[in-house]
Amino acid sequence: MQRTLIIFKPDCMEQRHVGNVIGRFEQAGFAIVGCKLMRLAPPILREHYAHVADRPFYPMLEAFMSSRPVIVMALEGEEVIQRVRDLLGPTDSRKAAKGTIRGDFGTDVTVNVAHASDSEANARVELARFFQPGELLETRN
Ligand code: IDP
Ligand code: MG
Repeated sequence: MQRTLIIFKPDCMEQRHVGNVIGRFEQAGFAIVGCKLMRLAPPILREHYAHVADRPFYPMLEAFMSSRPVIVMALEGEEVIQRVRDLLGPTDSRKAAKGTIRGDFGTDVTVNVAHASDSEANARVELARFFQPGELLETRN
């Protein structure tokens, strides 16, 4: 059993696709084990996006991600990390197949509906970044 960190990005919030995206996660059998609404400030974004913080597009990404409150969620399930990445599709929404979350609801490479952890190591770090220990369910039910 794995856990992964999801962020419903500002475009998903503004366009009211949260229910659709959660529906896909629920259909896949994943359980919500943590959830909260947060406005992400530049310091936590610089940490979360450290792997792209020196890229030319970073200021635009930071402005986008801090533009309105987002929902951060912890999901649990078998192979949930890779399976959620597969449900999302590739980073660039324009290259994502129809039927994927980014292909159906995304706009471009920056404005792409949701974040999801990409490995077990990153999932652990990202869950700890956004959730205090007491904010996550210890068991699924
Ligand atoms: P991921 O979200 O699919 O894991 P990452 O490579 O980790 O993609 O990039 C983090 C986020 O940075 C992306 O989700 C997207 O919002 C933004 N981003 C990535 N590459 C580009 C780019 O080339 N131009 C603009 N924004 C980008
Ligand atoms: Mg990533």
